[in-house]
Amino acid sequence: MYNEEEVAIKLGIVGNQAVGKTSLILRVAEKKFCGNQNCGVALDFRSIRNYKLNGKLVNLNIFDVAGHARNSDLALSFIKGASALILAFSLKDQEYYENQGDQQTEKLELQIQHWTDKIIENSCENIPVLIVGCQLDLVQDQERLIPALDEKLQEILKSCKKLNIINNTEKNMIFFPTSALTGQGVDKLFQIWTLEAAKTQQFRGSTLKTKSHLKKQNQKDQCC
Ligand SMILES: Nc1nc2c(ncn2[C@@H]2O[C@H](COP(=O)(O)OP(=O)(O)O)[C@@H](O)[C@H]2O)c(=O)[nH]1
Ligand SMILES: [Mg+2]
Repeated sequence: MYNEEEVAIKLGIVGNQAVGKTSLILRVAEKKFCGNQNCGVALDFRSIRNYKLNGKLVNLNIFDVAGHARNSDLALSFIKGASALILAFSLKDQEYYENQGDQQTEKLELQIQHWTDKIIENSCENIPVLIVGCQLDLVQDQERLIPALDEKLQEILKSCKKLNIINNTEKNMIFFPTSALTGQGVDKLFQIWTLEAAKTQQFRGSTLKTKSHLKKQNQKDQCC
């Protein structure tokens, strides 16, 4: 049991505005879909207490970098200390772009390229990154879109050797499709995300940092 010294796991999520990042976090924090979330702040912080990971209770500290803060150094600097990151994009948007003709690859490529560059600039080397497709329930033709996107993402990320991308091994894909509305794919994603983060923290510090320890650090958690 972790009653005496609670474990705090530090996570970060990035991606364009309105792709569904905050809704994904709130699905787990509030155990429901929370509707319209666009609040306009550059960085949102959420703490999820008593999250069950491998039979143990841990606390999740999640930095949610708003899409419009895509170039805000202040917001991006907060991902520096994260132990595992999610790069989120909208599956609904990808289906829309695809229906517009051949611009889909470019749109996806530009988004992924922007955020992978930011991650490389602002995070620790070798940080685990999970690529997450949100708003799955809004996709009309999932059977066609999901494998097509997987193939495109494999191609886009092939050249990005600096990133430690965590594959969706259960589905044999490079990304994790999710819906904050139905909850599909969300619990599994959080388990893998937090497990990867816990592994990183163990690797960095030999032991996971406790919350009391973190407080003493005077909020200056530089990792590199
Ligand atoms: N149907 C559906 N709508 C979603 C889902 N996730 C987010 N949304 C909606 O998409 C919009 C943007 O979501 P939000 O979480 O604020 O995106 P963020 O800017 O990336 O944090 C909001 O209106 C949400 O209600 C989802 O999985 N399904
Ligand atoms: Mg948000």
